[in-house]
Amino acid sequence: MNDIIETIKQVAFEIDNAIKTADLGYSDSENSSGEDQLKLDVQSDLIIEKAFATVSSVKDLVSEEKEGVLSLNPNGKYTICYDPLDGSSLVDVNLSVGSIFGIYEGELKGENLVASAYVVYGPRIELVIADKNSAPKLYRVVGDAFKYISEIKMDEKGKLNASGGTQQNWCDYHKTFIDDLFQEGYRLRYSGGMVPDLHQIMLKGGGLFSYPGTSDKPNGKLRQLFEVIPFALMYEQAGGEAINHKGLRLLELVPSHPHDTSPCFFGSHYEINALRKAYGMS
Ligand code: P6P
Repeated sequence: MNDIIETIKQVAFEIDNAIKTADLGYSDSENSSGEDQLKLDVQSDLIIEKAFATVSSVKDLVSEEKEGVLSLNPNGKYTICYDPLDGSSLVDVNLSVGSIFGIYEGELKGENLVASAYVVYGPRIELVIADKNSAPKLYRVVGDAFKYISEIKMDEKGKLNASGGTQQNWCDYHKTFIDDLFQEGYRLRYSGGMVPDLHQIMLKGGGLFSYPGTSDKPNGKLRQLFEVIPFALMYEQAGGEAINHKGLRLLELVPSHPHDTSPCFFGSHYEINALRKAYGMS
């Protein structure tokens, strides 16, 4: 596992450099979710693919930017499902973006997630790593290397509300639920970048990030293997919760296709319990 983490650190520097120097135009291709690909998306994906090709513990790769599974080492133990540059369209307005890594052993489903990591490319480069045995660990680039900063723990109740999805397509009870949180004094913190938005809530003690099913996207927008499940481990290990619209733990999701999405809610206990009530969950 250490070889994987060291490779993620190396990749973080390369992608950060690409963000600062690459052409921000669109490539002439789409990803598997039918989204236009920036040249930076393709470049970041290639950086990761090249870096893991020589890591013997990695059996194969599944990328948000590509269909199918890329086999690397038949004797490898782990499959890495990754989003090379989540929120990449925010780069051209100079907002933070991130890379997300889910490290799975065996069948690609929530319970087989062994560890997850994400990198935030912002005013500073930060890396957060979680496994099932401890709280997420925050690292920050100081000089030319990552330095361990602290463990991340969320409070029982937070103050931030990151409400994703197109509001005109929310169902009525979701809209009431979100509005009620704002009436309680929660502050809106939503950039459209999943990585910085979820990172902020974890580091600021808690709150709620929601990307519900909507009339235009009944299964939500965020991908289970590359985005939702890796962050679910982060939130649970930080003392929060991560569930879908039916109250299922996101770590129990079993995608039927590598690019399946899921409605997702990440937050502190207070906010997730409020969601359960608003959604009529037991
Ligand atoms: P919306 C970025 O495109 C992304 O995949 C996530 O990073 C982010 O949370 C979400 O989509 C934003 O979607 O519909 O609110 O713009």
